[in-house]
Amino acid sequence: MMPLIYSPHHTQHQPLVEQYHGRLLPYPETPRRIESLRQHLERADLVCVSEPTHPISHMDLVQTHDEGFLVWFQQFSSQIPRFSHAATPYYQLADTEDVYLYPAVFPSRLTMSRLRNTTMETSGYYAFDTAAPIGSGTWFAALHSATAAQTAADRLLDESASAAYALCRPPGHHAGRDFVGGYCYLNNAAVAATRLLRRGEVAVIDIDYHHGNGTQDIFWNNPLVFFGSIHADPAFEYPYYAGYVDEIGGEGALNTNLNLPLPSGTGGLRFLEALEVLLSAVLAFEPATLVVSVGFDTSSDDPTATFELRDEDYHRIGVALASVNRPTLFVQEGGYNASVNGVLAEQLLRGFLGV
Ligand code: Q9C
Ligand code: ZN
Repeated sequence: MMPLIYSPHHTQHQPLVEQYHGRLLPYPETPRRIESLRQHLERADLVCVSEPTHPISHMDLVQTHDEGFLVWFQQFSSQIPRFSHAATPYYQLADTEDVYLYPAVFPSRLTMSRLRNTTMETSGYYAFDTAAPIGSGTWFAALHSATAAQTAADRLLDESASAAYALCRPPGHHAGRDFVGGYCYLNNAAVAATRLLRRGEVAVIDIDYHHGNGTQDIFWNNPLVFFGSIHADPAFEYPYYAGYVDEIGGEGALNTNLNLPLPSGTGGLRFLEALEVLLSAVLAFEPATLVVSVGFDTSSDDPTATFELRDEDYHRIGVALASVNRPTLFVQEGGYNASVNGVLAEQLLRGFLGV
């Protein structure tokens, strides 16, 4: 059985709404996405669930994130008033009346970096969009999400497992070295990859529907980490500003970044062709370990996205990932249909494990 690392503290982060062109929509990144997935994998007897006890240290986090950013995030979150934080058992997943703050001013980094501070008004300095609201429990939830990723990485490092699943929430791949956005705060996959560098070069592949702009940002100049992403073309889909084919890595790390944007309506066949291209690049890089940012928002059943992958495609993806034949860490990113996430994860793991 594969170790699955998970923290119940994710329920301390429950924004209710996302702002979209002046309308308030229900926040799709819900606790139930993760709870149903965990329950399903446990009942399928594919994973052995454990919860890390101690959060990862500041020393560990500053390997991946900017120190000023970390201080801002922790302080900003802790300054937000807590209204009714009743002792709700996490499995009840009750709505909260907590306050969530949304950035409203985005100071230009080129000309206004002097505005960088921890006030509400300029918090947009550390955000690239308004889709990462911060409440009093957000820092704690994100910290434990990153902890789950690092703990899962440690299972590979101590060789107690050759594959592990970090069931992270909130997700991380839109969070960069010094910015939040797209439901993401701390980059869990990047934290795991940074830890795995102890073993040698790392390949991070991102198969969430959206481009992993945060992970790309963090490893842009790092020749020891390959980042490859398959995603909806940013020419029509979020995050719009990154994920194009000509983004191949910074000076000193050229060709360690590979983007494979795909059109709206992409189905399993096309997706798996792109995955083969991505995996040949991974093999050429010869990493010691593999990190997979997994999103199930590529599913035809996802309410927020346009791809058309079916259950059996996730099985095929699992088979393809196993062929890389490296210690592999799955890190949970998106996937917004709570009633199918579990089935799709099961298919992925059955394909990967050959069971
Ligand atoms: N209605 C992840 O999958 N919202 N993040 C776009 C368009 C942001 C997705 C608004 C989507 C972020 C981890
Ligand atoms: Zn996504």
